[in-house]
Amino acid sequence: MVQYSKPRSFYDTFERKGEGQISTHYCPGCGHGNAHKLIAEAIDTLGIQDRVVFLSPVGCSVFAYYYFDTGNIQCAHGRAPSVGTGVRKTLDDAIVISYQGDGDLAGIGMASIVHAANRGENITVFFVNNAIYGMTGGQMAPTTLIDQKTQTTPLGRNLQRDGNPIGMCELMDSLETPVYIERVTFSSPAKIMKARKVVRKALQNQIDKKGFSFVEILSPCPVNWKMSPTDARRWVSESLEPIFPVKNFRDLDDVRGESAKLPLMEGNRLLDYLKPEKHISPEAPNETVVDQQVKIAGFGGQGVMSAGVLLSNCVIQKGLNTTWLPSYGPEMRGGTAYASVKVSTQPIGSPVVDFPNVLIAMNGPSLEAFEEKVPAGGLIMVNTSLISRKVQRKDVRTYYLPATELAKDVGLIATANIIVLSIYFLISEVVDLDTFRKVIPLSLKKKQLAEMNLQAVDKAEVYFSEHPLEQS
Ligand SMILES: Cc1ncc(C[n+]2csc(CCOP(=O)(O)OP(=O)(O)O)c2C)c(N)n1
Ligand code: SF4
Repeated sequence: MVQYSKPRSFYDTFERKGEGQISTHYCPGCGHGNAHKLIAEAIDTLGIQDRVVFLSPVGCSVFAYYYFDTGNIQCAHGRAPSVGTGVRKTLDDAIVISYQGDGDLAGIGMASIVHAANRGENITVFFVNNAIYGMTGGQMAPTTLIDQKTQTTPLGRNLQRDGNPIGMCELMDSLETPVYIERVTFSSPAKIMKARKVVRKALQNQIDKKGFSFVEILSPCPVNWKMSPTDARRWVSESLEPIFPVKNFRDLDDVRGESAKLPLMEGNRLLDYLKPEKHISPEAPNETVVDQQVKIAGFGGQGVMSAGVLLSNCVIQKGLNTTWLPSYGPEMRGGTAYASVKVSTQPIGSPVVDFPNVLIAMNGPSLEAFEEKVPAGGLIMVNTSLISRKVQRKDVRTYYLPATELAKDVGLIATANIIVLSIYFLISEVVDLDTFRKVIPLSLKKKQLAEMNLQAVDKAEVYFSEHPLEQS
């Protein structure tokens, strides 16, 4: 008896699409539905549902995360291979599926895919080539055929004006590192069944840590081709397949690229340097959840970025999780500069700090920009050397200090960042000053500079003992 059932890797109902929905948003006859099914079946067969991180692109499959009951990330247009690289580097056990259309992968994301392939990232890419920009209404894509009529080529793609369609498998095949490259077609049910094996193989390669696998799927888009689903399948066979030959380009047994290198993170000097055991024995993370979202804001040259890095380096020593995200204004000199730092006992999903529970305002524009963003109960530290006004909010804690003046007393105005950071540590108790004192010489290689920064810590400690938080 043949029993047809939905792959377990799909949700039972697609609640993100609407309550109780069981059908996808794809048009009748669209190849995306077939591609999804083959991938979901392979995930089931290989038993990797809990490990999969599915990268949805921009394009008609932008909502793939509605359907796949796996880890999901919706990526910026064309950037799935870069996102996948990030996932690969951080989650050793993840199975990364980059699912992309031809506009996404071969148009806006061309650089991202070529470099990921060239590095030989151990990820699997499914490239759905329907020779058109589907989602936006049928414009010419890099894979549009010569003479093919689209919204932007109403008289057909012109060789002289638009160049040739790009064969992505051929391009991938010019690189050393990919281990597996195959083009399949959805022109008939029998060919779809053939593709099933290829999809599984491309995922198996990743499980085996072989390296970069690339599967191109020639796929119908009846709506934008203005054809019936049956005619669209025929057009895949009669028009696409002669230009994009369906074949295996490469199937290597040896391990290549990123997978062939040392184990995860080994050999990366920066990451190695940041490992706590290199410097000081890490302490067990606090049992209570620490959740600090810090915005250090000022103008370029005030050391807000290095204050952010120092903060992150200090909390790493404490065995906590942290992210540091710099943000610069467009000006070459003297523009705004903001460092966003997150500190948590929990894994951190995003480095973006929209609502800082700690704002360190080093100059007036920073206070203007962020005062309203601090949640009630948060802390605002104000550098009174450069900010004359008071904080307007009544529902936050405030601490006023003349950071720039104190830094001048130390003899180096650039240590104002160290002074505010020291006092932030004293208030928050996230890091003790002894840890800070140990981290400073590790971060500042110039001995004299490190010494002045250490003096700034002493200066801040004395200042805080004379001006505790309550008195401000
Ligand atoms: C940065 C950016 N540029 C352009 C767009 C508009 N856009 C959305 S989908 C799309 C084309 C997607 O085509 P393709 O990758 O071939 O996928 P399909 O829809 O055919 O599956 C474009 C250009 C966008 N969303 N973001
Ligand atoms: S427009 Fe084309 S690619 Fe998009 S869902 Fe419809 S048939 Fe599929």
